[in-house]
Amino acid sequence: MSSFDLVIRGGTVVTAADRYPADIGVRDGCIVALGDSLEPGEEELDASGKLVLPGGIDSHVHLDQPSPETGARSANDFRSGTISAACGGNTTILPFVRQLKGQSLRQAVVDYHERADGRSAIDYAFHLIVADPTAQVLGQELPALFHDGYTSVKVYMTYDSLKLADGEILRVLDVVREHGAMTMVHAENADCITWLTEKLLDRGHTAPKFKAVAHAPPEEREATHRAITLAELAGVPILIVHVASGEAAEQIRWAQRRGLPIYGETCPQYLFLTDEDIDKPGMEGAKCICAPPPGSLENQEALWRTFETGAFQVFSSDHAPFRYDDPKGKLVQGPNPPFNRITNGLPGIEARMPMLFSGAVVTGRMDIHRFVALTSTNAAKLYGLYPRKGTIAIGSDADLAIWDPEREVTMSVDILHDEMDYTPYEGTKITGWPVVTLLRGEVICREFEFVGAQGAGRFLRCEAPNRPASWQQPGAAAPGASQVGI
Ligand code: DUC
Ligand code: ZN
Repeated sequence: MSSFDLVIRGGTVVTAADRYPADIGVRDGCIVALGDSLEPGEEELDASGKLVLPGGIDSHVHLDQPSPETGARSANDFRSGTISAACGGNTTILPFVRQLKGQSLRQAVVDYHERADGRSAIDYAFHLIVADPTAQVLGQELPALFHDGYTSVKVYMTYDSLKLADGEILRVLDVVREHGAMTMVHAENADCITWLTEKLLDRGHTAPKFKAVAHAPPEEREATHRAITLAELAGVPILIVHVASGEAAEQIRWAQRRGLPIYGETCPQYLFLTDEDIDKPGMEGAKCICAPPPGSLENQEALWRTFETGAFQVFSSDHAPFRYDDPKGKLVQGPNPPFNRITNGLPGIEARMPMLFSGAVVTGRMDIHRFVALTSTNAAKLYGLYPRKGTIAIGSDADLAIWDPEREVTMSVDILHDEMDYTPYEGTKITGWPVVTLLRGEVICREFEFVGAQGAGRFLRCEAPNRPASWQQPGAAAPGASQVGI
């Protein structure tokens, strides 16, 4: 009998830090050997000519999350969303539990487990959206949930049904600090968005393209700076999610230079779309509406430059899929709605890694170690899943994406598994694709086909996030980087 259930042979192992040729021996779902010419396994997988990367961790996804404000319905439940994730090279996702105002956070967690457990095709943990920080939530529910393995919260500075006042955010951050948890912040200035939106609508500027005018970069910049200030006062790390503007990214960099543990996340829609995409004829632009929306080409270039400064730690999808031709989708509020009534959100769970690999690694904008850090390792570290997830090492789960760096693919809704009727990236020429995805040593996707088991994904209890000095950020040499552990 072999020592290994599976040997992945002849590939080039790539992590956030290293690149070397090695066979990978897997037993009981874990990596137990890395080396040359390992003895034959019970099963063998040929990876010659391929890169073997840690499975992707998409740490910002919305699956089966109701939108009671509008009645819009997500195109994905946990089954279809995670199949799509798997086919894009992902092995772990972190979706959200959304607390509704007046609702117990614990009850919301129970509800989301009902949606996910037994349906998810890959492993998953939950972030907690705190929309109603009552004394009960702050004093009892949050501490108990942190203890149970839900160690990250998300707070919103905008949206009527979600936003918290600064004082409420501070009270949440206080509890987070006491328990060593992590906080994600959606940073936009709500009053400024409302003011600009009203002005635009009064003047009859209703077309989708005005979304980018209503969510002007200074609004994100101001809220980002305010969130940083609140975090500094409370003495906690925060991660600013879906950074859309170069101006907000500058604030993050400014804070990092001061030695503050402020982290940044951006998403494909801000690197590969611009305000031109929301200015297509008729309602076509609605397909690229999200909040914050993609900005100008100059802004997009500023975001690309931000990678060089090391201000971003995470590249997530913010997958929020709503079909276009669907009464409960993008146009749920009518066939020709003003820009502020178009459902926010774009699909991206499957496209995220190939888009960045092709658009950044193949083009030489980013080295492959940074790619691995941004798409997998850093999220595992930030959310308390490392080193079980996010790397290729003895003892880690055998969650792997076998990548053909030369495979040419044209991005199209027809090859994706997300049950959407469009992709914002239709027609994009991609070089490099995850041709096999393995979850704990089992092949779950091969050559664009899901071959795993529905419900094989396990719920992950997160530890407190680790922020060790070993948090590698290649190229980030600015003062303060080591202090914040990046
Ligand atoms: N913006 C969000 O804040 N959440 C999901 C979708 C979106 O566009
Ligand atoms: Zn989101």
